[in-house]
Amino acid sequence: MKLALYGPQISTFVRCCTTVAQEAGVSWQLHPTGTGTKESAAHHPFLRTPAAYIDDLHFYETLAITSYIDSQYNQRRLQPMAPEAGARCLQWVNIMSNYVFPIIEERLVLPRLVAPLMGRQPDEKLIAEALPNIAYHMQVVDQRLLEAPFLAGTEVSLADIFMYCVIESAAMTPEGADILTHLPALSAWKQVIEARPAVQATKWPDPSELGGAS
Ligand SMILES: N[C@@H](CCC(=O)N[C@@H](CS)C(=O)NCC(=O)O)C(=O)O
Repeated sequence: MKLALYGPQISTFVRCCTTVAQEAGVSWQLHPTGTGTKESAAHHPFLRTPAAYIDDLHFYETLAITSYIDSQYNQRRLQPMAPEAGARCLQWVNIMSNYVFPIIEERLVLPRLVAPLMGRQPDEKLIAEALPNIAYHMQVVDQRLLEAPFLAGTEVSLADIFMYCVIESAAMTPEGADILTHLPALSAWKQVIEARPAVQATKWPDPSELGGAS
């Protein structure tokens, strides 16, 4: 079984997909595709990435891609069956997708890490103004991890994979790394998730060797 993924080589949501594929033992091939391009429109009608082809099926939207892989090839190990844990998993996936990812991506990772790769100066004002709010978002996740070892409760779930991918991208910036040093529960959880072989296998290539990201 092979998974064909379309998206940028450095992409938080692509990494969610590749990590879940690794967890499930599904091999994958990434076809590097920019976002918002004609090529991405061929795979995703809203011009987002990633998109995936597996089992003669075509999916877009990261939760759909990852839940299919986990359900079909990983005995739903990353989707808790218990009603509360299942709901918590979806709650934290949505929090990552709708709140944590947009602010970290647009106001920290893109200006700090990606703009220089494109030959542009980082927008320091944009970053500085967003930092208190970014810290707040990360604190909310930290608070949850003071209540439970994983976002859905007692077991690792899709929510941890999604959240790890964005927290790791923040940690690659000096500002994100600094915020993390003040959040012990989030830092400890990050180390636990990072130790998983699937997470190790999907580390981003060094951004300086690439020159395109999202
Ligand atoms: N809801 C989408 C979000 C995907 C997403 O935002 N992807 C980013 C790249 S990591 C993107 O397409 N950005 C381009 C844009 O926002 O126009 C999903 O879960 O897959």
